[in-house]
Formats: sequence, C-alpha cells, structure tokens
Amino acid sequence: MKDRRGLTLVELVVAITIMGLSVPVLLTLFAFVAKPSAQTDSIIRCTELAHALMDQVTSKWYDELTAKDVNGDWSVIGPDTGETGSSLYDDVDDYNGFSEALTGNLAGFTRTVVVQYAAVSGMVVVADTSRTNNYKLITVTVTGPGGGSAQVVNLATTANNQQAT
Ligand SMILES: [Ca+2]
Repeated sequence: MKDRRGLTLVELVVAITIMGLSVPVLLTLFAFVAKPSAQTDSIIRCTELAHALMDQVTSKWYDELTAKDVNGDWSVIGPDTGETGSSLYDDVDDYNGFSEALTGNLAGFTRTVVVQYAAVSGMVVVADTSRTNNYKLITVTVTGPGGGSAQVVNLATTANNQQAT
C-alpha cells in the first residue's frame, strides 16, 4: 500500500533551507554565464559600427589631390583647409584623428580612426611616412560598454579616386 502522507514540517524546513542556499549559487552561476554573452553582444555591435564607419571612410576619394603634386607627393594626412567636421570630409585621410562618442541608444560606444600612408611589399602592408605611396592604411577602432571592442583595417588605393564623392 502506498504511503500518502504529506511533508512533515521538518522536511519542509529542510527543503526551504536547501533552496535558500542553492538559489544564490545558481544566480551567481547564471551571472557568470550571462556576462560573456553581454560582452559578445558588445563585440558584435562594435564590429558593426566599425564596418559602418569604414564604409563611410572608403567611400571618399583617395586624396584631396587628383594627382600627385610637382614633388610627386600626395597631400598631407588629416583634414584639409576648411574641413572642420566629418560632413565636410572628401578624402580618406581627412578622417585621421577622427573620434566620436556615440549617443542615444549607442551611448557608451566610441569610434576612432587612424589613417597613414602605407607601403605594400608582396602580402605585407606596413605604415610608411612617404607621401609618394599609392596606399593609405585605415584603422577604425570601436570600444563599447561591457568590455567589447573591435578593430577593422582596410587599405585605400588610388582607385578610390575613381569613385564619386
Ligand atoms: Ca579633404
């Protein structure tokens, strides 16, 4: 015959005590598991924001000059005269030193850009101060809340001067 009696008070107190002790441990474990997920989300968002800015930068001309000057140089890296904001930038190196802290639902994300002339030798790209090079190395870095960050690197060439602004 089956025993159909319920829990005794002692059994109930023991069960509540065990649950009381285990719930904080489970919550701590959940927070430990959830944290990498939040960081992963932040990294994904950083990567999206970096690519979006890189697309904006590489949509511009290779250089302010349409051809090298009489010395065989392209223009100096950085915004040109009168280009006081990114809405006025018309070539990729104007973005060198660009930095913005995003607002609204993207508050906490910061994007920065470094542009430098580069030399290409085989499969190796290195920064180079010579303005005669036909390559500019663009590095977009995004940091976000929760420890996320992403960096996207691209190489602009004189082919960018074939694009419309
Ligand atoms: Ca410019």
